[in-house]
Amino acid sequence: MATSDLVSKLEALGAEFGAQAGTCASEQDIRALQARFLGKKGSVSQLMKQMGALAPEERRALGAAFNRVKESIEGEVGRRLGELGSAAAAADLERSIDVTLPGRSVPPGRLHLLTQIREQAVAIFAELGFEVAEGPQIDTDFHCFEALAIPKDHPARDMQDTFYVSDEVVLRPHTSPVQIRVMQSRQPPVRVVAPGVVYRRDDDATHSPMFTQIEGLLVDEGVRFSDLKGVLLHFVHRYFGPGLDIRFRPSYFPFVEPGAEVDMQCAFCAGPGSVCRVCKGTGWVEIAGSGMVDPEVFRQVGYDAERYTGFAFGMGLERVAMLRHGVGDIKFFYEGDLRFLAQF
Ligand code: 2NL
Repeated sequence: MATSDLVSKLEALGAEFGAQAGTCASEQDIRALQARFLGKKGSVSQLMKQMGALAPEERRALGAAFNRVKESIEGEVGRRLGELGSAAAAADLERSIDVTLPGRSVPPGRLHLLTQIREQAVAIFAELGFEVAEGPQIDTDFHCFEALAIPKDHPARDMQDTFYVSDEVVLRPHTSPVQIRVMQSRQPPVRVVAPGVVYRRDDDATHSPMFTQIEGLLVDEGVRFSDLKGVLLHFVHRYFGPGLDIRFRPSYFPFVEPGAEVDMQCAFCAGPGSVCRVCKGTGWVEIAGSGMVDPEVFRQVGYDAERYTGFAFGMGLERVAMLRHGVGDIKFFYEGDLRFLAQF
């Protein structure tokens, strides 16, 4: 092919590149187009392979034409990239946000009602010098029953009431094993509350197989039943309101002697005889079990039962919360429904 034909072919390729570059919509497109012309197998490079057959004089002329076309293609690439960059920047400026729109607020969370109740109860007992003790939820038969003088054939050990993991291991049915460990680890005076989750095979509107308890234990020289009454009276006054009285009804728990159930005056009605959903017209509601620690328990933990006396009590925190807030079903505590939880 004549040199002049090669030069015009080169220039035609340069023009063709210019036309196609205008349609490229991204840097990627432009780079691909550039490779189709100037790459190793590109159309311009293919054409230049014919240079070898030319005389030196003609080679020079073609070389000069190649440089011109190459430069024009590279210039075109740079120009188009610039265009695309400005278009992107302009589109960016076009987008507008309304900085005056109100933000989307994230509602603050809160402690679960049972956690609030538990912390309040702990704080009230702390006013009387009680410290908090905790322990495992899966515990031994010894810590849950044996050390509490609950005999092997006692109904509380029944498979009906307790979740057995194995013959010797149970889900704790009360937090008493926590106090047992405290007593095993140190001598009196002892003044602890043990709040925590406990498990019993019970399931209805007021019972759940998992619930929360707080037990209290005070052991020292000369501790009397009247001390128990004073502590529980303080709790009721601080938690439900001053002026509410409590009363004890004799009852049996294997680990106390004497034992008593604790009632408080109903905070929601005018007293006995009135129509009241909470106390069913009796004027009293049960809030706890209690008693003087059985000397047999002291012997189990290595305390001198001649020297020391003590009292203990146990309260269901769900029950206390249900009384205070008029909650009708224990299930509400565990469903995680914000319509319930957000009220407290
Ligand atoms: C109830 C009854 C009670 C205790 C718990 C206790 C613990 C030790 C020794 C003696 Cl280590 N007693 N705890 C005593 C009486 C009653 O709870 O109905 N709770 C919901």
